[in-house]
Amino acid sequence: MPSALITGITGQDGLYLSELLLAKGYEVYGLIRGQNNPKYELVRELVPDVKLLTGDLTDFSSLIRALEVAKPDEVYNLGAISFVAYSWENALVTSDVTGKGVLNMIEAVRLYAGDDLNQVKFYQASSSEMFGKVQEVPQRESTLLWPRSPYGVAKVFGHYMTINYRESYGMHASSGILFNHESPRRGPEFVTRKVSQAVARISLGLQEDITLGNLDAKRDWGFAGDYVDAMWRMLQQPEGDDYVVATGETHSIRELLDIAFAHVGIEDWGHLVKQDPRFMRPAEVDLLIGDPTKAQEKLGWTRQVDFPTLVTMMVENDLAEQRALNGR
Ligand code: NAP
Ligand code: F7E
Repeated sequence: MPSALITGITGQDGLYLSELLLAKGYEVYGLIRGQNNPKYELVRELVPDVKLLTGDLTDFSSLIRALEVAKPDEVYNLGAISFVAYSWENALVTSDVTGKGVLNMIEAVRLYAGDDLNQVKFYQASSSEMFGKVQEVPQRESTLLWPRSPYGVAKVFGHYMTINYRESYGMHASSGILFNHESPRRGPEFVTRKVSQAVARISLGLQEDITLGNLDAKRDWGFAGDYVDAMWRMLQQPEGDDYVVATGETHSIRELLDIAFAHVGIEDWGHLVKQDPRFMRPAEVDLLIGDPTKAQEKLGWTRQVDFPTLVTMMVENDLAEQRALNGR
């Protein structure tokens, strides 16, 4: 039975990836931080077969200990401070976790693996946020990186460290440059879930309106369940490499609002959406669109869920959740 260690087990991707690996017969270990993590029960409930180990990406010795217990064939480094807006106000801790945390994890793997470095395959969760002020449209593996946020800068560090360990030590280390991916498990601070929750609540009479930032920003949004499959495929290749994972389509926040409101029968949403500079960013990433050709050709990966299906899936989930919470 192959074994995998996942950091970021309590996050959106950690949960989908554990389900995928458990279904494939893996023994799955998840790293969970903090002395009383509020998401502990959620993980226990959704993926009870995952074995939880305590540890933190900023605590090197905890990573070594986790590797010694899990004895993994594959390590998926998904742990990060992942909210871009937060990273401006918390740039140092973002650099420590999202940037230096990658070095801690990959160095721990190198020391743990000893002479047989290829016995442990490593996946790094890199991000389209690294493209920032895009130098090419669509963005591909070779596109020049120009990050626009402390989060993006930290991810660039982790990306190049992963490449460096592959080139320096011959490790099977892969960097997945994933574009935005969403789901009903997305944190409510991210714009898709903020919209799906608000639209559900407005249609049920529980909320009057929603306040957002830049409605003209564009993202290449896919479904998280599809994207964790690409992570697994990367680690089944004979060698580590870098791959863009994206849909190849881009949509604005306005289009997101169109689809979400239309699903609850509201065609004209102008009076329901307010804007506040609080939700604007010091430097915006205006247009993200990825070219997933390499992932399609080398990994045989394709996305299954399109944008309208994704948005309606999220609104449906929030309608059910809000009805249950509010007895409607
Ligand atoms: P998420 O839901 O925000 O989950 C982040 C995870 O990181 C949580 O489990 C969190 O644990 C953990 N974490 C935070 N600080 C940590 C620390 N110091 N030590 C160990 N773990 C820590 O993120 P996601 O959407 O699942 O994304 C997974 C990864 O992919 C992240 O690295 C993210 O940056 C990257 N990524 C995401 C997207 C996307 O669109 N979703 C796109 C590209 C790349 P707690 O619950 O304890 O906070
Ligand atoms: O913002 C705009 C905002 O916070 C998307 C993370 O998973 O994907 C994610 O980062 C866009 C931005 O995601 C609001 O300005 C407008 O242009 O949902 P988001 P993100 O910043 O793209 C990348 C690939 C990652 O790697 C990250 O970890 O939406 N926007 N109004 C807003 N965004 C938020 N959050 N809230 C608003 O009110």
